[in-house]
Amino acid sequence: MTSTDHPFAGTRFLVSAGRLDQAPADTGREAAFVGRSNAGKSSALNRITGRKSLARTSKTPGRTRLINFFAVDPRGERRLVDLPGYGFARVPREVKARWEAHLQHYLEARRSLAGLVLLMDIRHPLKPTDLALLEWSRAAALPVHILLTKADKLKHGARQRQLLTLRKALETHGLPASAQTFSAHTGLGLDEVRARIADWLQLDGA
Ligand SMILES: Nc1nc2c(ncn2[C@@H]2O[C@H](COP(=O)(O)OP(=O)(O)O)[C@@H](O)[C@H]2O)c(=O)[nH]1
Ligand SMILES: [Mg+2]
Repeated sequence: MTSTDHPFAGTRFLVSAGRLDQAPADTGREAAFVGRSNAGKSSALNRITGRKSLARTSKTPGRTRLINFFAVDPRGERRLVDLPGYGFARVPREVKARWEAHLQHYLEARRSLAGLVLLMDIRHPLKPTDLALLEWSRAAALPVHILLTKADKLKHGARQRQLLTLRKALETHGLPASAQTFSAHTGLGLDEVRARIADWLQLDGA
């Protein structure tokens, strides 16, 4: 297997949208990455596509303010979407409210949205905003796949405990999301998340 032997190798940037009317046509299928600022969304997108600086990563939380669209296939009918991070406290309340309205509008209106990849730092899983998003997704019958990110920060045993605890909590809350551990740095869990997204996007050869 070569490093480009996966269905995301040709992914390219399409457009950054500050408003939904700047988004690509709402046809085909797309998978969106969502989570708190600094959870590792951009790093995950870069790792999954194998393109190191496809989505800008930043050490400054909250830098991704726009909805960024990436085309997986040449026609742009299969897309990955980097959503604005939520729960970042260091911006004015009004600015934060505007981002959240933008995010909510996307989630509610976007018909091509086939699934959400919800990223949570493995050391800080299931914050109230994550739970709210999971409950909203269940109501909307939208599939969610959770990545417990930065899994390289924990040893194997602690990692598995966090995953089991999360799965139990999901069950307790009656939330149907699937979950796995992931590291953008080591590639842990890469095949699993690629397969899930390829399934949502109906990509061949995944
Ligand atoms: N150790 C470790 N750090 C990570 C990993 N993924 C992201 N980070 C770091 O977490 C910070 C935020 O990552 P970024 O991808 O920009 O998060 P975003 O705000 O959700 O897009 C950066 O400093 C990354 O280097 C990972 O798998 N392991
Ligand atoms: Mg980002």
